[in-house]
Amino acid sequence: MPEHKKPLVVVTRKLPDVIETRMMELFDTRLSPDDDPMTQQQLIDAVRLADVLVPTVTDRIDRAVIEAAGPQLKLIASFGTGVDHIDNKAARERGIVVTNTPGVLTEDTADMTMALILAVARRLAEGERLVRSGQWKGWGPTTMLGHRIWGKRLGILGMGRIGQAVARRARAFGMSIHYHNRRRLHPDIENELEATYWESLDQMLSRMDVISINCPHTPATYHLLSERRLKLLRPHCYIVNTSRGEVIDENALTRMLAKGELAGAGLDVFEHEPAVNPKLIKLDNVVLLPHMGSATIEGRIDMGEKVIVNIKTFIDGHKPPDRVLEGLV
Ligand code: 8YV
Repeated sequence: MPEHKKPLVVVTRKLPDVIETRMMELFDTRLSPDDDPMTQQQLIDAVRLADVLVPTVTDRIDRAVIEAAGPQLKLIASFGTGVDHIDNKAARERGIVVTNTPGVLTEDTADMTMALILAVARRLAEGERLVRSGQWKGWGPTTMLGHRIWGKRLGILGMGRIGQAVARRARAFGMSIHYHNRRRLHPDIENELEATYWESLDQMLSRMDVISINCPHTPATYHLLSERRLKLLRPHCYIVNTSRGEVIDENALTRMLAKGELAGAGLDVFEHEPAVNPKLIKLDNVVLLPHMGSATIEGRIDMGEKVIVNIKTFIDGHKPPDRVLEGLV
């Protein structure tokens, strides 16, 4: 790209105003006029022209899109932490750098995880539906009983930044912390969180009261909670997922919830979102949210700032701070 020319940055979705304004000042920025997710053809058209693409989780940047890119496309600066929507290997083969926005949505996502644990165990959504339905007959000593979470065992699957932030919150609610992770945490962190490491996921699953999914979706974690593993859970167990739907076999989960083989689930993400298994929607013992774990205005602005820093450092000839490295996805 000639020195004097601003890079053409194509942004696939509407971002917070302050971020869009700053991007317009810094770059030759093409914004999303309607905020509709791009089709595969629109993505192909975009990468033919763009120097930098700024996609989100709703864009599937697969090999076909990457191979259609013009030689000028050098950076995919994704707006989000998860990168399972990008074929990173194909990008690397084409010499395209991929960046994400880690760290800035940790606390918001952990808050939402805790909210879902409470919502499912204490039947918040059911209670809310009851009041709104006009069918509430008044207080009763045995009505709307949920389960206490204080003193219960929380098994965290994926103990990265978000998993640890969930552990800190859950401890304050009196839960005991258990986790399974590719790598065991440093003993100082384990001590701080009073967390018990389970090398065997199967063994951990069979002993927990609540399971929280906080690992990324990678080929290794696809259907990590398979039907076989879901069956290891005890029938009073609740599952909460604020990571990616693909980590759980959603059909198997739905069948088990319907049969009462699991107590309930709090799901912010779905295997084929925005499509949601219609059988899940019919169940009362689930709380279903539209992938809003990190949806705070502060978080979105921080994410946008990270995207800008990644683009700016890259075009200034430096390594952008949030490069997605080989082996992480
Ligand atoms: C984001 C997320 O809102 O960052 C992630 O990985 O799952 C979400 O919280 C979304 O991905 C933005 O692209």
